[in-house]
Amino acid sequence: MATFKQALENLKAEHEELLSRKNIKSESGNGIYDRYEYPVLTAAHAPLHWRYDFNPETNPFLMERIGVNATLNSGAIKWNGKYLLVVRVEGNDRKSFFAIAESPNGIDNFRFWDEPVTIPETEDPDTNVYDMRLTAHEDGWVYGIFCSERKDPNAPAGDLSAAVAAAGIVRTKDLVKWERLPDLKTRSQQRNVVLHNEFVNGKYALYTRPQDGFIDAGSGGGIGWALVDDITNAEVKDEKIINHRYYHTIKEVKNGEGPHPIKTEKGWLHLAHGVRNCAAGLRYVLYLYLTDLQDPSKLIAEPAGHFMAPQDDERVGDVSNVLFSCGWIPDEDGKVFIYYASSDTRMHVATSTIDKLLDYLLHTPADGYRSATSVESIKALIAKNKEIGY
Ligand code: M1P
Repeated sequence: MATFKQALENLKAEHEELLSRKNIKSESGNGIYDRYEYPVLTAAHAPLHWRYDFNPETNPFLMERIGVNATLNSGAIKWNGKYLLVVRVEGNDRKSFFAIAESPNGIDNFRFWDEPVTIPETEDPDTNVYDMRLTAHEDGWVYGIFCSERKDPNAPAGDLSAAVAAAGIVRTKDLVKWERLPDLKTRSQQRNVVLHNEFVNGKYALYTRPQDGFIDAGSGGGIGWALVDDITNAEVKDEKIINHRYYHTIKEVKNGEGPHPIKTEKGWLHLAHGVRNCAAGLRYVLYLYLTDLQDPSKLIAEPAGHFMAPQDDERVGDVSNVLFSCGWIPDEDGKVFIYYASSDTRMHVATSTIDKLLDYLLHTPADGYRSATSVESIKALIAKNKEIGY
């Protein structure tokens, strides 16, 4: 019994040391954003009482009974002065669920709330739920739109992988009790659906990502836009592509909206992910684009290439070579906390400001889609520097 007690104390001390570790800004920034040394959440941050039976009678070896595999793709919101993530927690059983983790400063000391979030099921229960984007909508509700995955009922016998992706919708007033609304009705499968935070022409506005199959975007041309009359029975009737995929770019294979865009003086600031294929598999990076203040579906600026790509330890994990973001928090003073997951395994933060992000968006050359145009951009910069003696 004494050994059990000691082992439990050691476990708790180690866990507390991890949770209270101070995060440190990384030294080599690029002027656009700052990364931080440590992930803000890992599987090891999951509360011990979710994983261990603390009773020596029923768990004499102090074994972990329920394992957590990863913490990733989290929605984000500032709530009562705290920085909150609605984290996709993935268990060792491969099921994802949502849990809220809270930090006093947005960069460290993230702690999970006592229990995971209970998401009510529809009549056709989800097999897996993940990647929730949060939107505090001007209608007064906080919405969460997430991917609801179910086995494909039309899959040939023996195919146990074929699945169907749809957009699940929940809403809450307190982040504790969640009301489930009917899944979004669309013609195609959908993942990465995000609710815009303002009404547009009196309607709810959605960023969508039409896709031919569960994995393949196929004929889905990129990030879509749809206006919806009734969010309690949401149906996409017309969908137009507002951010296209292109050959030989970072978003050749797929792209998807990250969190809902931030409203700025110069337009709506969007964070998205782009995917290309290579011999090492799919490579997911983050990119930014800007749309018109009056018409959030109208593209006005998009720098060439990625804004953030996996680097160092971020490159390796359950699904390597992936950065993915579902959440950011703009603070009152213009600072922006960008929350991103690396390689489907852990959560990180990077910080920037609205001013810096707009400067990046408006002054980074756009993609010319050819090697020759990239060389022209570099030569234009060299000439500019020479003019002032460099
Ligand atoms: O594994 C990388 C990502 O793959 C999917 O994203 P998308 O539909 O854009 O390809 C999602 O499963 C996402 O959760 C995951 O991080």
